[in-house]
Amino acid sequence: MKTLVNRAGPRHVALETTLVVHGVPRGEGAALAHALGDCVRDQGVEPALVGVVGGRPIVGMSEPELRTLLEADAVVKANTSNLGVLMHLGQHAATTVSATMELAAAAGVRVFATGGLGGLHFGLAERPDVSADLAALARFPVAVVTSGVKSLLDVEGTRELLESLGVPVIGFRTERFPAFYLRESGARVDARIDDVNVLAGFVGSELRRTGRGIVIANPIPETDEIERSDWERWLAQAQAAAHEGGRDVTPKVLAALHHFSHGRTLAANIALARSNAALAGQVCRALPSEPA
Ligand code: PSU
Ligand code: MN
Repeated sequence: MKTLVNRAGPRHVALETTLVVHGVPRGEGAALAHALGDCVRDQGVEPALVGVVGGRPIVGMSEPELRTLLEADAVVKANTSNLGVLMHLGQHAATTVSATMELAAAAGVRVFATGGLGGLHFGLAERPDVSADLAALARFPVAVVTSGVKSLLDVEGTRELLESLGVPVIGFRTERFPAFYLRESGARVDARIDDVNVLAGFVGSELRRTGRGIVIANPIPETDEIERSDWERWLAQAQAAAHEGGRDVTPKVLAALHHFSHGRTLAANIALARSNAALAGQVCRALPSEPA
């Protein structure tokens, strides 16, 4: 079993590789990883990209390691269930929120920026499909800055599950749980905090108090938000097109969304990820240092 390569610590912000490897079109992953890293650095702290290269879990991937993942033919998506076996078998893996949290926590990283969380899919009665991200948030002591959950999923149901799992959900300058491309869903947050220093103080004490995770819900910037009517139209078009495509619907729906929106959903996705990286950098910089 390969052991963790840790090039990070409390002054680093974790970034996940599923977003850069599978979340944007092939060829755009490197630019996104660099842009997110710059957003973190602009706040005076360092980024740490998390992934698995040849079975080796890394917190703080180098440029060649990132290139290896971006150029590989098959990079499996790792969550907490398959992370260990992929490591054991020496494979490459892109880490989702859950696997990134697990590795970040082991590395002593306390803040993590991503785009959207996984969540609860519709159709629970026929086949329950609940992302491992939700249980990971109840388990690993990392604060995750996210723009909520894409409304391909059941956003309000996902919010309910976070509460069932006892995960604190803090709205940064909002009372509403955000829905990724949309600033608001029908669900509320546990508390609204407007001041980064107050937020960082809470994150520091809550991580120490509970040893579990925190959601920091940061809505997409207003200038990048998508009109609800546009979103609903593009989603209907994308779902119709992807349905004909058959299996593995979600990535197909996302690709079709970028197509029908003429790139507007992709641009929005990148804008919100950058905004989350910047906020994570601010929170990390303002975190009280760990007691000795
Ligand atoms: N939501 C997005 N973009 C993403 C993801 C979610 O809008 O790229 C990725 C994240 O890595 C998240 C994962 O942790 O998908 C959830 O996957 P699953 O539903 O298989 O748990
Ligand atoms: Mn799933």
